Amino acid sequence: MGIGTDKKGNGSGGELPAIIDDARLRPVFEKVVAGERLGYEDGLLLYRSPDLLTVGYMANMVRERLHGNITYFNVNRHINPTDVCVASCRLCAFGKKSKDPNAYTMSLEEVWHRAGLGWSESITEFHIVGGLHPTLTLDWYCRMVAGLKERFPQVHIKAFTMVEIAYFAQREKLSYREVLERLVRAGVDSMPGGGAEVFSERVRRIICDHKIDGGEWLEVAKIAHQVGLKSNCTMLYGHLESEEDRVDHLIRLREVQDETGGFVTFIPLAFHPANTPLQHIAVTTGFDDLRNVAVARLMLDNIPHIKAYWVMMTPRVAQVAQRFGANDIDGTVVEERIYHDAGATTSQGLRRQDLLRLIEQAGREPFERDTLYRRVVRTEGGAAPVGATLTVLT
Ligand code: V47
Repeated sequence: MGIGTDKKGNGSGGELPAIIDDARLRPVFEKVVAGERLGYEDGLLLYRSPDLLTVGYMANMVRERLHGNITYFNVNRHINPTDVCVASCRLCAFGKKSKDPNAYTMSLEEVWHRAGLGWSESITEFHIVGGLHPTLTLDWYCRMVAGLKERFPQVHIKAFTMVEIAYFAQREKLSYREVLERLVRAGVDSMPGGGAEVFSERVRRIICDHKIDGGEWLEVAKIAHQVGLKSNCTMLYGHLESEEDRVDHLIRLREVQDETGGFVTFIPLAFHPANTPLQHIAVTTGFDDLRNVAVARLMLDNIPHIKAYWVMMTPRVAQVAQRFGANDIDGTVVEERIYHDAGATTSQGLRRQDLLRLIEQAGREPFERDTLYRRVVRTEGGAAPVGATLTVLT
């Protein structure tokens, strides 16, 4: 029985909405009402049906069963210590070669300094990812993390994608497990979901042929979960992938989740083509963005949270997505580089009050969470340094 099952029998009823346009969705609707797992063919139909409202209605049913009226957000800061990257993925506008005059690599002191910059709200999470740097050692990254923990002991460190872990392992001739254990000892608390792209080998060969393959990404995730780290997971869509590739990707994530239970949140990521070698590809539409949120909610019956990442889909669409299956909108972010290098026109960060407004105007109840979805309570209005005002209710 998946997490989509309505054990109490409350939440949405089993009536097919009168507005349903695509009668082929009826069997899927019946499975969703019964809390049954959807299969590959169901996934394809959800991607192909023009009846987005019915797909969204079903996803919203599941979302409300799981989370009621709550939309989660957090107060976080992204840190990208370097954009120097040995890989040359066609999907990416962020990575640069070390001799590129625009490339940057922060010193440890700069990372620690930046972490505290613009500190107007009590941040509860650092989200840290970077390029695959040719010379920075695992020891350097461990010192970076330990230094952040020392300076900001209450801040959760969500750091390094599965791709970075595999790269460290290869460079240092260590196993994935050894790398992960060293990073945990240094202070890493959980991992973000990036680098998964789409698992199809055909597509990976074109968009990210320098990266580990999908099987390796999933293998690192499994080991991370075994050593006690929770992680997120993602899918990059809107480039060269087919609907079959998307459904296969979601099912492979679901299978790992059946085994480990370690994925907390799924984030569908729309491809931004600007400034990449794939810039001839058209940007995704709002229709496709909402559909990806909804299909993920319906297929990933064992992953608790679906995030509509406002940086990627714009605050406007991320807000509407709160009625199409998403129950999270991400956070304040403060300084985003990966999507902005690829032409994102959204702002670099949002204030806590902006997030509250977006959520409330979608008719949802804002819930400030920490990275692991525990409630964060602010006792003095929230504008103070970490340590002074935050309580995380366990
Ligand atoms: O792994 C890179 C993607 C990811 C482009 O775990 C691009 O909470 C679109 O993973 N167009 C990084 N996408 C972002 C990410 C993430 C974001 C927010 C929250 C979390 C989380 C994770 O962005 C990369 C890649 O899949 N990406 N370049 C591009 N041109």
